Amino acid sequence: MKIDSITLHHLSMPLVAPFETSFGRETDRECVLIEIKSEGLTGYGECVATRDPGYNYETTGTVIHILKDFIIPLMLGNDVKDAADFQNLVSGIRGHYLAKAGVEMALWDLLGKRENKSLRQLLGGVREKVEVGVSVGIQESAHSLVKTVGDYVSQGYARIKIKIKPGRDVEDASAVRAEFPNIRLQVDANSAYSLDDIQILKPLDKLNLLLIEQPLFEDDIWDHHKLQEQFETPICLDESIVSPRHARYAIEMNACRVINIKAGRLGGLSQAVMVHDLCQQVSMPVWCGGMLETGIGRASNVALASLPNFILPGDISASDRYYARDITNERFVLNSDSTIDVPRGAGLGMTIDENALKKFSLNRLAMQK
Ligand code: OSB
Ligand code: MG
Repeated sequence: MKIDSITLHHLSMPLVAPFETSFGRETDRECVLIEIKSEGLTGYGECVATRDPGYNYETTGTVIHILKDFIIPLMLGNDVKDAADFQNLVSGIRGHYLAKAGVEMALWDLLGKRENKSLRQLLGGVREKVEVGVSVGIQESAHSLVKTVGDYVSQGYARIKIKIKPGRDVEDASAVRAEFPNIRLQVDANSAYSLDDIQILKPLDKLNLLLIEQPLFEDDIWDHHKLQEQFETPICLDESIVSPRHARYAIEMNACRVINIKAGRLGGLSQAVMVHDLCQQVSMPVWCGGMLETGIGRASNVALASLPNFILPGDISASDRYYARDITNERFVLNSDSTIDVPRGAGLGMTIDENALKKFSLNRLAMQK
């Protein structure tokens, strides 16, 4: 596909409610939308970097820098055949996976539009709807958390994830478990603990959780191995798995029993599929994580989650859980069986609401040869 022009849209979108994790609180979601024009077609991709380097070292600022100064100049005017060709092209740029993944998503959208195939078809997805849950941020108190969870349960979410941090862990999780004895429940610490905290975390092992997500430092796969040895509950890695190689390390070290797959963190959908396949070979279940995506990134997540080894429900909630107004004309809705339908249109299967895009735009950068 000949790359004619690339436009970066730096967006800030108000969330319906603030989202708080162990690393901070977001009230507006910044992201970078990538628009690529090729041979009369337009493809869109979403970079899931945030304003602050809390989840990951990348930010919307670093993403724009790396795209503008390094990635886009390699692409303009050139023929980029597919995702593998793109990964090869940017192999000299170390790291910056969130930046690369946004571009790869736009290429998949273009590829699908050119071949009139949905992303699900291109990736080899096997389901027409995917099981989903909701990720609930840290609330004012355990009491208000139970109320917020109750609201999501009545909306139909059959799997709940709660965010935890030191001082807001066992009590919060126990309160939710006491109120909902049978719900599928999991916790996510976003790297807030160290091995010294094992005794603090130990009571979580008695709460019948689906998994404990990323309790320890992101660069510490080995310590997760030591932690997993002492826990019955599966440990799930998110931040630690930044490439298919890291997935292999975690598998070989018995550092976890589940992996959260995010195409952004891994540098693209092609890498996400590799991690999926690797886990499938060793019968390790995976699920699709989320980064509060707009309709563009959400469409990509839903298609990815239709692959066969996405056995656990994804952090892919309905659009109204995040945004009163989205940048896509299509919105994702929750079905009564806690699933979301996989888009059927070509590529991502989404169209842009140009007025919304303008409304949420902080900045725009158009580049062509
Ligand atoms: O760790 O999974 C995470 C959101 C932003 C950054 C990191 C994470 C999250 C979530 C939200 O948990 C998942 C969603 O998009 O609903
Ligand atoms: Mg996580």
